[in-house]
Amino acid sequence: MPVATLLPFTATPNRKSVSPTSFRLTEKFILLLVFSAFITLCFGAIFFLPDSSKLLSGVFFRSAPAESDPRPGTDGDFAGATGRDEKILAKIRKDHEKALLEAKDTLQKRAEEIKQDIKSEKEKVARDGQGRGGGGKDDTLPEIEYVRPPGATGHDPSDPDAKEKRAKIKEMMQFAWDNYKHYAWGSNELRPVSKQGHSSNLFGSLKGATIVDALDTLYIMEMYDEFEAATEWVEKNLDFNMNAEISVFEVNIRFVGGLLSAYYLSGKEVCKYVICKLNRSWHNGSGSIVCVCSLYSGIGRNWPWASGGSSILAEYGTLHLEFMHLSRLSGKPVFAEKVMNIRKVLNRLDKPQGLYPNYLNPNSGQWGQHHVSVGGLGDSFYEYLLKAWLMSDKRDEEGKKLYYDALKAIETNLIRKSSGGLTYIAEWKGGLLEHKMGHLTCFAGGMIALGADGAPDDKTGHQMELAAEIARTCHESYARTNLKLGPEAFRFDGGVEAIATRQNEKYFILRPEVIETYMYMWRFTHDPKYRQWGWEAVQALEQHCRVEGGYSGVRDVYASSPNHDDVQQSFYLAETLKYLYLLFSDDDHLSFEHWVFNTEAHPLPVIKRESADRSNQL
Ligand code: DMJ
Repeated sequence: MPVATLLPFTATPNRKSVSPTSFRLTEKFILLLVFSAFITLCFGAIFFLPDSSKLLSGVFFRSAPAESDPRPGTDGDFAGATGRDEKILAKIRKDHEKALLEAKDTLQKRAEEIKQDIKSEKEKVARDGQGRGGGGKDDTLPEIEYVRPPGATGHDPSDPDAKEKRAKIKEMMQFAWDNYKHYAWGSNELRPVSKQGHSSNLFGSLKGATIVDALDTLYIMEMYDEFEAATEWVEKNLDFNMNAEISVFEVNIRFVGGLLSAYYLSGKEVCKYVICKLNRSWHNGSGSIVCVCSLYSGIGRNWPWASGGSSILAEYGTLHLEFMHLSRLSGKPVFAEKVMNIRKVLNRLDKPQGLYPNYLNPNSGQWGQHHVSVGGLGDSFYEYLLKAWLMSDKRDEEGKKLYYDALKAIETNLIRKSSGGLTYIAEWKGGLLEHKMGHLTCFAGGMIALGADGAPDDKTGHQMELAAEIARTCHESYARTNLKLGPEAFRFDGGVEAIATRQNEKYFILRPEVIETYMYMWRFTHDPKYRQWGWEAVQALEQHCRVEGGYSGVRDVYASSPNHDDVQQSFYLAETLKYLYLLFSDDDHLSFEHWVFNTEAHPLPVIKRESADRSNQL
């Protein structure tokens, strides 16, 4: 190319002498040439690029093996690959059209028909899921003759005052139940102010927590029509065949405990059957002690907030009672073995000052943070040691020893008396005491009273006194509020005693623990103050928690009037109302000789020595 031709593109002094018109024409022509050459190059390059549809098909469309060409030697063959891609695209198009048609069909269906379709689909999944925790043939249970343990049904109290009060408590149960049924039937819980269903993530996608939790209370209170309706719902709707994550602890204490109780009280086989279906997935699982479990695969994990993903003492330590009964009913020792293994792990560990920290790392097998509590995160572990011994008709000597040793360590390290003379159970954080007691911790009065009779070293009297002092402290925590209901936690520091000082500890969510302790104390002492204190609680519940659509918790027990939290917890029906009812019943109704209450107040029968020897079980 002559140099002159390039001149316009080089900044030379000569440039000014070139005519502007001829310059623009040449420039345009050359630009056009370069541009078209570039386009041709790009277009050609497309043919050298890898086949993008082949790359993406692995990411977005996982083609099923059936879709790939099985013939040898066709890989990399352009025509073959194109054909395969076309096939995939055709299938996607077909699936799309099918989905659109189905959606159109569904839209034209009535709600009832859609429900029926979902039901059939679930049944199909259940059939296909045989042996995977899904139910089916595998779930057949051994024939066990049902014998109703004594005291399942009560009678009118001989004392007319108790009779009248008990009738009032039954009316409260009727009101709570009717409202749940009316506004939230099938949901986990009721929102009594907004009058609708409510669910917390504790239950995963399981449904009907209130129904299952309330079954035995309905039976105990002789509300048989309601009990029938509830068991019918269980039979038709309670569904464990789902790929859902659940809290092992909550499902065990509420669903398994509730169904076991309903079975032992009524003899209804359906209750027994669904329990074993649920527990198949736990049985199939990894067996490590974790808090959250997938119902379908049995695969577990821990709560991410728990000291680096630790397992929680009260969660893995609150399976014993239910799992012993599961082994008994299913004829499979695996459930009992699992809970005994948990004991073995704990036995091997050193306990700081004889105490059990709330967190245990399941990978290292070592304690997590050294935080000890007889309230939240620790409570029912201690309760189940004692009750394991009692439920075994006092054969589980290991459970007994572990309980009394733990109680001794708790007394030495956590139990203190305030300057005003109130005995309380503090929390322990890395060796330092936090002078705070939770509402949950108030259950300990009842537990200590229940264990006092078997206390070693002549400690029975001492333990009964301790239980009575804790009951008094917990009563004070109610008495020192405006609404006469107890705060979630109360403190003994900064110049206060048995009073909540932090705003986030002032709520009351219909919890049972204080009333539970009154019930145990009444049974062991017949001191009328326990019935009186229970009746005070009834009046406060009626005045401040009863709303048009059921019973609600309150946000601040020190406020002059209640601000409702709009939740009727399932444990209100399972525990609070049941313990109140039993507080005003005669002692032979679910007597402690024949029954042990799980931590959700579901009564389980003591496995009597003779029956255990006869059936050679447990
Ligand atoms: C219940 O679910 C059980 O009592 C559990 O052990 C702890 N707390 C709630 C009620 O407060």
